Amino acid sequence: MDNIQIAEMFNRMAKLLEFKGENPFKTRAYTNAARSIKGLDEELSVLYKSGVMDSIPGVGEALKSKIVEILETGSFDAYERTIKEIPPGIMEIMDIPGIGPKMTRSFYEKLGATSVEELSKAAREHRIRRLPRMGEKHEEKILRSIVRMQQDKDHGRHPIAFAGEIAKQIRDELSSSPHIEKVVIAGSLRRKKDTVGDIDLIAISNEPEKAIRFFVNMEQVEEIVESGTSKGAVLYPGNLRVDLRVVEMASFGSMIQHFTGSKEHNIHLRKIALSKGYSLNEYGFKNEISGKLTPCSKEKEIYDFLGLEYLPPEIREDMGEIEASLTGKLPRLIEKEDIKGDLHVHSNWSDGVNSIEELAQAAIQRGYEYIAITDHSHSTGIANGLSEKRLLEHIKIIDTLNEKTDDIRILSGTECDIRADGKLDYSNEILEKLDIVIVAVHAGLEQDRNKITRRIVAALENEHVDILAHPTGRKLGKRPAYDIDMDKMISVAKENEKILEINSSPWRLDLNDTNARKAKEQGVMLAINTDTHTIEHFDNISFGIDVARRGWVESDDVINTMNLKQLCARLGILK
Ligand code: DGT
Ligand code: CA
Ligand code: CA
Repeated sequence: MDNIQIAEMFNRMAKLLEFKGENPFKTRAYTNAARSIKGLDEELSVLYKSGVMDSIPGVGEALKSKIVEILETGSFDAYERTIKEIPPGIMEIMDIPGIGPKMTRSFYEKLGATSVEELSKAAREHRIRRLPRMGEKHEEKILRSIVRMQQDKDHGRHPIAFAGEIAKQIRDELSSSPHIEKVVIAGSLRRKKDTVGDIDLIAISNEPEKAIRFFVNMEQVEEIVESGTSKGAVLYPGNLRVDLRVVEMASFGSMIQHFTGSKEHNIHLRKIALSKGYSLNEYGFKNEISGKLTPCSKEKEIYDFLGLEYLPPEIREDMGEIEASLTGKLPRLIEKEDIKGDLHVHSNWSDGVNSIEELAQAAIQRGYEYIAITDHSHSTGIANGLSEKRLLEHIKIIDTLNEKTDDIRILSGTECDIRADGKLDYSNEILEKLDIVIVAVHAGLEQDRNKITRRIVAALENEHVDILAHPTGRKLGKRPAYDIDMDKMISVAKENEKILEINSSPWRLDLNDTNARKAKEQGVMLAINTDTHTIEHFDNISFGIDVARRGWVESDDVINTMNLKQLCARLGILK
């Protein structure tokens, strides 16, 4: 923890206290301390380690002991207790620019808003303007801040496909150093988050300084941020930061566990460790009484020691995984090998590169039992969409191909546009002739929430529709999700037994992890598709699998883990 993070923690504590309506002196003690910590020249962690953390201006004894707690455990008890008393979404409301703790409290008391989503709903329903000292202008301003905040969240983060590729290159380069035995990827990249703030790597070496020197001198390094005795940090092109920690084999497990995170997950683990009389850090377990440090060479030892089942990195977010592990309720996360086919594939009949035969051949090589060819419908201006006449020819050709081979079943399908006016691009008579119908929004993205949700709901209510593709339309780094009512969409999908897609294109990853988990929890079936436009895209399936795993998705939740027979039964395909 550096000074900025400690100060930030105190500021958050102050906000929580103010929200609770506590004594203003108490609140101010935290904000004053935060300010003076930010102004320090030296890192508190360094002062503390060398035993010279005596007097910090503006920080009394009580707060000093909290700093020690933070340095040792990553958090402090009073904070953890306070945050437990408050609904989890409240902190996020207070983080919206222009909304302080007092206003948050009033939204909570008068509108029942316990999350940004609920607050944004209240604004859209014009319930904020009716509050005392509010008005139309305030309400609009709040809505704008919420939208901007959501866009900022992704700002400066790097899509996993991009960062992952570079991380692997760096790993290989580092591995070529004679001073480095092995390099592994940690951080959010190992947890397979859709975007990452930076790349975190761990190197095993007995000569840490030489390893760091090798690292900061790599050819593509644009700037050296830090070059120490056991850690280094550099900037790569594209303002991509790379952090490296060097450890010896004996404490590798402890380091990778710590550096994989998430921070929230680690804080929770430390609490369990403390309850057993140990403090836990990146070097091992320390017995609180004897002071003896036990390093772990394998990550699993840490979970064993804490009485937990091993937790896959993808779900280490303190979102219930630790509780599930303690009660034996961990999901058996889906794996790439469970996938038996791809249900969203474009051929050169619309905007794809390959012929249907080439696609089928590539799918056979992957061991798939089926693929659905789902070219675009005609109103999609960009994509050489198929007229009804061409679609009928397309179906015929697929029939002929199926007669020629037993190695794979090609399903005839479409990615049919949900037009801006809410109608589908093909008539029901045409849709009926297809094995599988995917619908998607490509136009009218800027429509308001009600309108766009209504369009999608209508499509999901059509009896011929099977799957909704890339349900929120987001494109990483390009455009945010369109404004839709996700809960409504999920419940309509559930009622009508429709399938929601996890689109594996690394620029979409849509549904994302959170929404995939929501859909799964509501009992909605998912499809993990690649939206292939050229055969190399079939490989993107692993990105979709990562999202699904982060969303606690199991094999049974996903339609394309079914074998051909089960799939045909589920989709009502007779032949
Ligand atoms: P990112 O880079 O924003 O996508 O997310 P992470 O999770 O990779 O975060 P990062 O790079 O700041 O730190 C890597 C891991 O190191 C993090 O997941 C957990 C651990 N870590 C870093 N800072 C702290 C901290 O202040 N407290 C605790 N408990 N763990 C930390
Ligand atoms: Ca990171
Ligand atoms: Ca980092």
